[in-house]
Amino acid sequence: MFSLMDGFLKNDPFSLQKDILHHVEYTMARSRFSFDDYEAYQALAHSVRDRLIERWHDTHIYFKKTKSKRLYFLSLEFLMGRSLSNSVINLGIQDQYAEALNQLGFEFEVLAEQEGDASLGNGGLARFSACQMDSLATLDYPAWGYGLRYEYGLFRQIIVDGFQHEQPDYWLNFGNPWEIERIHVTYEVKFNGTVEEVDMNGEKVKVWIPGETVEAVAYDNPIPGYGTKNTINLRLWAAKPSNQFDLEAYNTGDYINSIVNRQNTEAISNVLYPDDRSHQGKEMRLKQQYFFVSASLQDIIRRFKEAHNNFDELPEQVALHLNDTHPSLSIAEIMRILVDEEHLGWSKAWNIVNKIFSFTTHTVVAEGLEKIPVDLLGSLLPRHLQILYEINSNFMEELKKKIGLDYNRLSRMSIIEEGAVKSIRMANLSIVCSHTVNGVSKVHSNTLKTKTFKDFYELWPEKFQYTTNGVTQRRWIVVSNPSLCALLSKWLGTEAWIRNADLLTGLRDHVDNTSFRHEWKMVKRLNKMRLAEYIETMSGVKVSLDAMFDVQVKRIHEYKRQLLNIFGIIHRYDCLKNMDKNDRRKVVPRVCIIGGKAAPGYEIAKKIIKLCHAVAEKVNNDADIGDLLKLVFIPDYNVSVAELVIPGADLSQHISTAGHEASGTGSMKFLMNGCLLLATADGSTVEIIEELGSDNLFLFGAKVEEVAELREKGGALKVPLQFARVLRMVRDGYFGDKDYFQSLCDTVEVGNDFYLLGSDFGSYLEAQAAADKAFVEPDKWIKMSILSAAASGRFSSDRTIREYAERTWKIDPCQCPF
Ligand code: 26M
Repeated sequence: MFSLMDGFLKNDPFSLQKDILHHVEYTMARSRFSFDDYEAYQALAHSVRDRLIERWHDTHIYFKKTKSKRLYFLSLEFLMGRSLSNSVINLGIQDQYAEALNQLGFEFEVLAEQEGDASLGNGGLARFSACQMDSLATLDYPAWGYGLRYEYGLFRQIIVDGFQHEQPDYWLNFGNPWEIERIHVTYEVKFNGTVEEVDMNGEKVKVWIPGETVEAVAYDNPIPGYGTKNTINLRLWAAKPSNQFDLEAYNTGDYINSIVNRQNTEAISNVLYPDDRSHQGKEMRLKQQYFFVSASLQDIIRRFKEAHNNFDELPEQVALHLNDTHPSLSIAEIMRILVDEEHLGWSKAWNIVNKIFSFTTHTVVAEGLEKIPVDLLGSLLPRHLQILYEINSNFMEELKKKIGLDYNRLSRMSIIEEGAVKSIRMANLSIVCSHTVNGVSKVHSNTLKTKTFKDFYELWPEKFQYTTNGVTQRRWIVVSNPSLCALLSKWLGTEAWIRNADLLTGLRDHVDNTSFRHEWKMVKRLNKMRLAEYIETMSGVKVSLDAMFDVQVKRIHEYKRQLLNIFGIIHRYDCLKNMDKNDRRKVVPRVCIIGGKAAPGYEIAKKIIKLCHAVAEKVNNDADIGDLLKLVFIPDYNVSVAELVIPGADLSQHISTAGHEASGTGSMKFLMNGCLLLATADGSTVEIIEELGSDNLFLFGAKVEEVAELREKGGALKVPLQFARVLRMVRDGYFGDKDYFQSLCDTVEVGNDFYLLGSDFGSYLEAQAAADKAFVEPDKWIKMSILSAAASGRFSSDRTIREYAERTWKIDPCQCPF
């Protein structure tokens, strides 16, 4: 008889082949005798999905059986990128698939290129969420991710005449084999309406009579762990019109209009907001947040109630993590559920609620914190506004008892901001209601304690923790850099580093071995070749593999100072032009690579992109300069572009003004790939230096403590002559578009230079010169490269997740044994 324990699927190449062909014929409905690369990819993906589903089921049956405490990771953004290679690698059947496909006349890598990115997020926060999911699965934690299934992901960036244009990313156009639509897992989400007080068994209770109802449908995305059967779930919600009919409209005969109105409700999960800076109090964004929160909490509470009948057990069974303030309406929603629907009474509900939330903030400055106008919230969610007022008034009472009538401090700490636009301070709400407040690096956390949330830190010092970010070595080495992966396993004598990145320190033992160094160099060269080919196809620029590949890829922001990089390139060009032929021979050739998206409404960031193209146009077409300097802008930077660019970089720049980058995770990916860093002492770089030693990277610029003082000095800053000269060149139209660039130049003019480009320029050039000097000693460079990768173990998201699990969420691993 068939044994259920064995499962259905076999993983030998023959069985895989049969399954792929099965999907060609029956899922794709193409003939198994004739199908193209895209159809082959889809069939392949479906065969992988089958394997994921089986593991997903077994994992969840086991979680349920063991009644393990669950973590629910709530995030409005996940940047998952592609799934095929990652899944196959984590399932451990890469070689079998390669063989199966070869016999069918296909190459795995070619088919993998057919997949588009899932770009359901903006930048650092969203990619970090994806890395955390990979680590949660790999480390066997009983976790679920919740997010939104935007139909339009982050816009595609195209460049026309040097200007960024945004195009919609309708990523679901060709179907998405990685999701499972759960048409029966749906919840009603309500909006608007009024709150009425009614008599219930002699007691007055508040009842929300909502106006509009929308349905949330679950789409499950299995997340496989590496080296374990555990496969966890990322549940994304999509909005669908509710089946509750607007009876009045039907009765009055307005059938067509009522159908049209139903369609509008779907808009809620339509589009990801592409601005990762400003919280503009847009109604649709608030709707998205509540839609997400309401569906997720209904799902979580339903699951809890299936196994438990007493809400007192909630804190032992459920940890809710707020990934920034975006899902913080969860606090008001769960109070509403417990008080209004489960009739627990306010104080009992509150005692439960303040034990289950933890909160991570990814922002540094107070101006960057999210606020929601009270009027907007009151009309969309009238009952929630009452609850927020009640939470605040209780908090204010408690605070007065502790600190007395210090009205300034009380008003700073209030969840409600009185002002021209009365607003809810989402960070204050999250701090008041969470048991733990996390920063994303040591310096970030210090800033939170001493500046951003000083008042709260003084009140509740024990709530504040820091858990430095990390990235998953599965995606950022194993998937994206297979040659390095093989080399690491060979010289470490084990593949165990894939689950335990601390083992990478073992590379230090081989740093003096010449054959190791030679192989290391060859791997880098191979990756540079791959990148050079990509650059040529994307931009038509031919680059020399002997040049130093110097990369800055990340969202375009003034504080990240891409402009400092471009000014450095202009300075380099200017020096080359004024150098005699003999001196030029000693110059290290550079390929400067910049990539990243600007928020559509962020004019200065868009001007930076245009300036980059203007400089590239001039430099790259200057025959006199040749291979000594090239500048390329890589369009549409996303996860899969990062997978190609990062392994091919010699040097990478992380040059934010100190005190502005909460953590930064790009640097960790470059570090893992043996790329040297040129950086300021900001965010996680400070901790990277602790691991790597300051001799093995190129550090420059004002320190966090110096920045405030420099700003105060303002006009008296010592800005080097070279900076003024570069600025003059741009202002004078040396790179064209003279008028267009004036306002960009104004932002760095003495007295106005908030991000301190001028005062850091001197030390920036020195750091660049030090990098040049190191590059001409290949042995020294390779050693530094090896030591960089060797120091990257601490920056694995496995370490991050373990810290959160043990200290913050208090959850235990739960490995599916069968
Ligand atoms: C807010 C309102 C409306 C629409 C979007 C937003 C929004 C979305 C993303 C605001 C901020 C968002 O992301 C912030 C972010 O990515 N922060 C980065 O987080 C990383 C992970 O912790 C850190 O490494 C970076 O330093 C930090 O900038």
